[in-house]
Amino acid sequence: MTSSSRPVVLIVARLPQHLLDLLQQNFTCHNLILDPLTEEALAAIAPQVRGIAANGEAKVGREFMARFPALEIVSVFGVGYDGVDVPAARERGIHVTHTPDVLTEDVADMAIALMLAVARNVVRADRFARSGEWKKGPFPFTTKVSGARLGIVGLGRIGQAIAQRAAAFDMQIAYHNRSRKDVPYTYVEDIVSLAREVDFLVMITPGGAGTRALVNAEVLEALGPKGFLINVARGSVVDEKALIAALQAGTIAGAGLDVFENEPNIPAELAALENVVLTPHMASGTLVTRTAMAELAFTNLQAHFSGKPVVTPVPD
Ligand code: NAP
Ligand code: 8YV
Repeated sequence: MTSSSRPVVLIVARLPQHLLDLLQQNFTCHNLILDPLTEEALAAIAPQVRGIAANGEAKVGREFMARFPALEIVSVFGVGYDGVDVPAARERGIHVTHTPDVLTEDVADMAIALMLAVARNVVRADRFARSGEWKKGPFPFTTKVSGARLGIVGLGRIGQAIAQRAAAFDMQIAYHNRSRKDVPYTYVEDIVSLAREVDFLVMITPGGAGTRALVNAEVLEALGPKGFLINVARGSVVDEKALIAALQAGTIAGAGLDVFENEPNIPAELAALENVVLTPHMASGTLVTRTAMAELAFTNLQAHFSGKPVVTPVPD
């Protein structure tokens, strides 16, 4: 393929170098993050743009897609695609693809890591050991995880992988989804009841309008002063103001959070709390997994532009 006949792909998110290399070797790319275009420059290339490369956090809305009359595919580097207006894409026959399965294990590992870190106070214990505070006396007691009651909201691919790991910790597992699954865990019809019955509530649903603020003040009240919230889903699934208030007041015991409402900004009141462990949206961030995600995100574009079916379209 000559460079002039290569498909034109617009990169709208911060993507790893491996994926950028694959895209640049195969397509004519315009990277709006590394090399922002003026409105005029973007309008000039808009008629040629056939593909968009995004990530799980990127916003690819109806109006944005409307600027590209020849757009055929949006490839998301990530399993969550709540930032893409899928109905708007479908209306125009634009494919939307994502990267399921390849990241499931890492995200489940990170949910367990956050649960252990916040319950066993690992981050504060590390500071305590390094600073020499230990010489003044022992570290305060922490909360036992093995055998505790776990509630999973969103028992999909990742939720089930979290449950498998939790089973090895002899945890009693319950879950809430919109639909019951054929699994050996207890189904709970609503999230408030689930929160009331567990010690750890793990959020792992998709983001978007259907799950916005699923965790609100009522859910936090139900989780109670001995309960911990873990969020590896999307910041939007938790009412962050209500969470901060609950953490400050001791309405819940603590939280382990990988995702936030307004990333990469974390409210100062949240960052100031001692009963939280905060990580920068890195649950899938191992080299092996990000490489596999990059290859799948690329393969979807390459398949489409070679006239083949995409490999991992988002579900209907
Ligand atoms: P999945 O297999 O589609 O599972 C999603 C589950 O959520 C399904 O079981 C679904 O069941 C449930 N669900 C959807 N809407 C719900 C609602 N309103 N209330 C309760 N449950 C609901 O997806 P996955 O591969 O496990 O990924 C899940 C999400 O994790 C992604 O969409 C993404 O947002 C997040 N994620 C985050 C990171 C990170 O870096 N922190 C990495 C990867 C993924 P029903 O349809 O029966 O309700
Ligand atoms: C990534 C994610 O961090 O898969 C998702 O939905 O949120 C994560 O795996 C993200 O897409 C890369 O920026």
